[in-house]
Amino acid sequence: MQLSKMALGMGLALGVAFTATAAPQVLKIGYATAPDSHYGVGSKVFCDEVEKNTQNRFKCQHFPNSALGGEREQIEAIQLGTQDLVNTSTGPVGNFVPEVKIVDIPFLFRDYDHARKVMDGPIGQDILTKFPSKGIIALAWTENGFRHMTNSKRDIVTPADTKGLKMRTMENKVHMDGYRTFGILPTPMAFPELFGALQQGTVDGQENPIPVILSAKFAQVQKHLSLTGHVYSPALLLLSPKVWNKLSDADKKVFTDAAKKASVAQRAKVNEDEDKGIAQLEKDGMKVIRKVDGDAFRAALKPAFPGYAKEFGEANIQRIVDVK
Ligand code: EAX
Repeated sequence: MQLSKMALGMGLALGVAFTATAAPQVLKIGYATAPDSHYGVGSKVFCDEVEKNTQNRFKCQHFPNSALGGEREQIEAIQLGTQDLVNTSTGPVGNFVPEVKIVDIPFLFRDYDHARKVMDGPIGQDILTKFPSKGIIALAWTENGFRHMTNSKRDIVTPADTKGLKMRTMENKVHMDGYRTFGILPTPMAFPELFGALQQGTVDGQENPIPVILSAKFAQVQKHLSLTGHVYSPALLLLSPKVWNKLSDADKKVFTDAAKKASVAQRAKVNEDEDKGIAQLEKDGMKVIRKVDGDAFRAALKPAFPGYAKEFGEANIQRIVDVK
């Protein structure tokens, strides 16, 4: 006992002597959905890569299903250094890093190819550089998916059908401003409260990508699903500077490379859920409206444009639209 304490002391004094056999540093990673969901799949790939390429000097402890709280709380914990990693939607992120908000504009992206190209290209990568000054390291864009509306009241085909529906939204002003033009009454709420709110009828509906609707089992509490695809929901793998600042340059590269691989895996899982998940939700009892009047939703959004143009700059929005 005494001897091992002495050895440990010597090891610490020598600095590197014990690194090969030292216990791995455990990184706490949190996300909103289950381990087998898109967030879980991406997070596992990240952690496996980091573990392997640091020769087990790091490993992860996963906190799925919002076990560490809502996304806003988890981002705050990243800043404080009480949590190491979060794989989060951009929902509350614009409240920390305002430059992110532009990618939350409804109907900004045409499809997955467009969205992924923007996130991986100069526009998306430039946004990632805005995080460190806010006490957050953004390792990569991951993905949540295009969001669709569910509710307990009626089929939504046109914006008129949303009129007066109380729908939970993320704590995201860009979304709320847009959704109001459709007719919705937006009710911001953290994700962990959502299932209960739907069950109790505190809200009539919500909107989320297919992977989330599946994983959170919203079919149990929502009858109608409309494939509105009204906004792309990017996600981010965020790391605490408390961890990042102590990494060697080589380890920094391991972390960023791992995050890129996580992104590929997470997007592949989103694709898979989009392909197979809608039929599953039908089996689970949801009535799926595939033919939504997208043009009418786009037209309804027009009154929100002046506000978006003022906040983000028309040219900056156009730069995103122009990515082919
Ligand atoms: O990130 O809050 C939300 O609706 C998010 O899409 C969900 O938690 C996954």
